Amino acid sequence: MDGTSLPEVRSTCAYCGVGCGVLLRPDGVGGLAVRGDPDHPANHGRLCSKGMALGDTVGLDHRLLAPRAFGHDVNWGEALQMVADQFSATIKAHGPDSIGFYVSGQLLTEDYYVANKLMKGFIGSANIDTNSRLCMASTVAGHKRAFGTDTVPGTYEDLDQADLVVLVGSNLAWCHPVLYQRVLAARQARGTKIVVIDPRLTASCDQADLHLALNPGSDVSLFNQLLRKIHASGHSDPHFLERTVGFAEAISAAEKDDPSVTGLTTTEIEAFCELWIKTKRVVTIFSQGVNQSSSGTDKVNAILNCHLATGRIGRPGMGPFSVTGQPNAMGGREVGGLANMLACHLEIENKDHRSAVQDFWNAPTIPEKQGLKAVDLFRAVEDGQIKALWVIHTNPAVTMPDADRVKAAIENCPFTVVSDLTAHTDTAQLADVVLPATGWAEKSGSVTNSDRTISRQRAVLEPPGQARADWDILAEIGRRMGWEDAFNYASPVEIFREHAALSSIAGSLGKDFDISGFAEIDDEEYAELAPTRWPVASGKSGDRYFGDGRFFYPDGKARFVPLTHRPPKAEPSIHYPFLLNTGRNRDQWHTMTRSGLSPRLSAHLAEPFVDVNPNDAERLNLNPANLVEVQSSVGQGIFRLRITDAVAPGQVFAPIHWTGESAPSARVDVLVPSVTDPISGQPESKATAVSIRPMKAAWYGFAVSSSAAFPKTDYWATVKTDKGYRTELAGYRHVEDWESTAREWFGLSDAACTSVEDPKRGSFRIAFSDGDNVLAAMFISREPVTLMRDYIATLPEVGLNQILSGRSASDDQDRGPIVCSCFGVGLKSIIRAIEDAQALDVEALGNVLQAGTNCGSCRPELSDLINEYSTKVEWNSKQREQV
Ligand SMILES: Nc1nc2c(c(=O)[nH]1)N[C@H]1C(S)=C(S)[C@@H](COP(=O)(O)OP(=O)(O)OC[C@H]3O[C@@H](n4cnc5c(=O)[nH]c(N)nc54)[C@H](O)[C@@H]3O)O[C@H]1N2
Ligand SMILES: Nc1nc2c(c(=O)[nH]1)N[C@H]1C(S)=C(S)[C@@H](COP(=O)(O)OP(=O)(O)OC[C@H]3O[C@@H](n4cnc5c(=O)[nH]c(N)nc54)[C@H](O)[C@@H]3O)O[C@H]1N2
Ligand code: SF4
Ligand SMILES: [Mo]
Repeated sequence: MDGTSLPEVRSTCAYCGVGCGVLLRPDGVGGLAVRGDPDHPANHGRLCSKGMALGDTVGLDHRLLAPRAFGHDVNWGEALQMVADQFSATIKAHGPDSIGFYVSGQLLTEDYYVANKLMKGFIGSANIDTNSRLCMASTVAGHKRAFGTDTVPGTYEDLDQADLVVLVGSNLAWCHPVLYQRVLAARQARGTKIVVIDPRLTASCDQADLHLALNPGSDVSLFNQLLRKIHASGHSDPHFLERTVGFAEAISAAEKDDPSVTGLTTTEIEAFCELWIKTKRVVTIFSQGVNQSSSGTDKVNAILNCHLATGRIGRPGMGPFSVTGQPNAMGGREVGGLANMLACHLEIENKDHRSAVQDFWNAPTIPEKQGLKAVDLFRAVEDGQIKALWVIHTNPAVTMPDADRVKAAIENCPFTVVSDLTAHTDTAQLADVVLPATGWAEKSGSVTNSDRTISRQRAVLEPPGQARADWDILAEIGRRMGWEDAFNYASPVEIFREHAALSSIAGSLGKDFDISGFAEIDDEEYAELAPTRWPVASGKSGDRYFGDGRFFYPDGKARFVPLTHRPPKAEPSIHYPFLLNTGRNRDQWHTMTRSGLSPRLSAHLAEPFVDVNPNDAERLNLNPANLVEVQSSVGQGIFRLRITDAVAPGQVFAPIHWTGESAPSARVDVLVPSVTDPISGQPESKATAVSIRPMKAAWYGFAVSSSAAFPKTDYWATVKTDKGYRTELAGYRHVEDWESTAREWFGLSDAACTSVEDPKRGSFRIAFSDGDNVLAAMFISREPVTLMRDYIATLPEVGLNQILSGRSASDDQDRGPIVCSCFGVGLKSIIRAIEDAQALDVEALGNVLQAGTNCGSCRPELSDLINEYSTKVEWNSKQREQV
């Protein structure tokens, strides 16, 4: 088939809450060409490195093609009946609260709506929570405290119109790259200033006018200082204050707060406050450095307090802006996916709201109290209160705090169902029943992004095997449990219409979320629906909220919250002297089930690492490229050491992406205890007390292989490459027989092999081949293996001798770790171009190497490299080792 003849279809990126529009062109044989949609208001045609690589992730190798129950393939009828019967029997024996659903901000709105309706209206429990508890819960709670409802006041246009953008606990350059590009475009056009508030130096600091590396968890105190100064300098807005309650109390609490807990100098605090106060058009963007904290809700309100005090909210270029992480984190809040909410921003504990929803659904029941929030939900699984669990579109055995404990709880649950694309996730492997769901490019529905814009996601590929859409699976379980009429949906548009109709009731009960304008949308209009920001109702437009001073408390006024600094729960001690911060890499998405399928994405930061400050590394006698053991009160892990002053002394940082499938000893949430914010229930994922020491490895290894390797050793980490896999290894104990060990790890019992051993130096090299093809090659040494791994990883077909020598013909061929994933430009090539003075700015690097000229996500790293290397004539040999 001539693939280019297929039309392009408008859809939405699968990844982050920016919600970029994409144009998808299937090639007719399962592949997909992807480009940015020039007409989408979120991205105007731009995509980041992850969006650009979406086409790499639609392969079917890893997919689950049929339902599985207790280790066997079964047909849908059997699987669904088994699940429905088991749920019904459990409810009968133990009541509705013995069932738990754990769902995801990556579900489409229609999927999410059905899950919530099934649980709250029909099973009759509120024990449905979502991974948004780990993500947006503090923002939801903070918004509700201040505004009376969970409303994001602003729009993306505010970023274009701001004169100051403050990033609080947000690494926007890596996590919302297209929004970051928008901020940089505003900087170019109108000189927008950028302030970053983050204990860590991140890619988002690249163009910042000010970086405040505050002590972890001290944001409340910093914003209390700002509030105090707003008041003291006469910059509060008296007219707007009339629309609020509690200003005096908030000021008096702020005045008592001690700014020294931030660890910032008075000059730094003054500079920030002065800039903020004198710049009217200020947007304060906040994300997980705020939410994922035991004082997360207070942090949110500390920011909101300052915007309320100045009336800088809901007006062009001004406002607090919580950026959502997952593609439908916002949609999940709309349908009431959290255990403490009802649909359409209605309240579970409000009798009128409950009966309105129950009537609308014609539901037999509705819970009167909040359900269990994620951490408590899994505790209830652990202690046997929850006896049947359904996990949909999320991987809690990796991403919940105290992950080993959660893993054990799921494993011991009497009945667990997981709906996923693949049976290979850490969570799916624990399930009794695994249901094959359709994935991003195969499913149809809608999502809402960070600025309340609803966009369509459209199916462009056929579902593989027997995979079915999540809404469809959920609805059929509802029908099989006896609620035929309530779950009698034939397609997503029917669910969308119902949700829209329910929102008109919410609108009439005084709630913000109202899309009743869509209640009568016909199939064709839904098919064609263009991105639309809510509210969508007669007399309402999808514009900003609160500029008019009307809030959602019964008296119409906003609330200040008086706040006092509370430090993170973890206190560094002699046993655990460091504070572990966790977060994201530029090119990986969460547990890598999708981004990990793309070789170009996996080439950026290919191994789990822990960043340690040079002073601490020296004190602990740690050398670059060592493996280190990191231990907390609940678990331990092994990570590659990176020595960098991006983290302050006493703090360390590790990414969240590695799993039992990719690096079992580097699952970071195994280390993080389940400390939560008392109001939102959101876990403190960014402040864990840990100790660090070198791993006393007897040997280190590096391997390339054409198929996936699962070495049974103490440390291994693997990623996909163009040609297969590359794997880092290490072990505590000496291996007697390397050849048979390697055969077992790579599953190559019969392949021909060549090996070279140097017992004196403790080095061993082995390659397996099948005729001319190298199937696997492994390099073992007593010290961390230093060879051109990035070069070797690209060339499994290289001559055997070359592999065994561990060298290529010319050093120039080793491009080093990938920085620009669009064009595969590596660190070493970039450094070479800078040192040869061919390229001394980002534009010039683009001309010479193409680096940074497509999606632009790597531009902050390019400019850092130029700063670092343009002044150095000679390489510091230690640094050369480290790259
Ligand atoms: N590449 C990529 N992008 C993603 C994702 C991904 O997996 N990969 N995931 C998406 C999702 S679901 C989410 S929620 C977002 C998250 O987006 P972000 O919140 O921007 O990302 P994180 O890396 O989790 O954390 C942000 C920053 O908080 C800082 N921080 C830690 N403690 C504190 C503190 O006490 N105060 C302050 N002010 N800062 C602190 C960390 O150093 C870190 O740089 O990203 C989304 N986008
Ligand atoms: N320490 C620490 N822990 C954290 C965080 C942190 O910053 N630090 N961040 C937290 C945050 S903000 C988040 S959002 C979570 C994310 O954590 P998770 O949600 O657990 O991670 P994902 O890898 O996104 O899991 C999504 C799963 O859904 C599957 N899937 C993909 N498409 C579909 C589909 O269409 N249908 C179904 N049924 N399944 C599908 C994927 O294969 C994958 O297994 O992690 C949290 N955990
Ligand atoms: S910023 Fe990147 S990951 Fe996020 S929606 Fe846009 S293209 Fe996708
Ligand atoms: Mo998230």
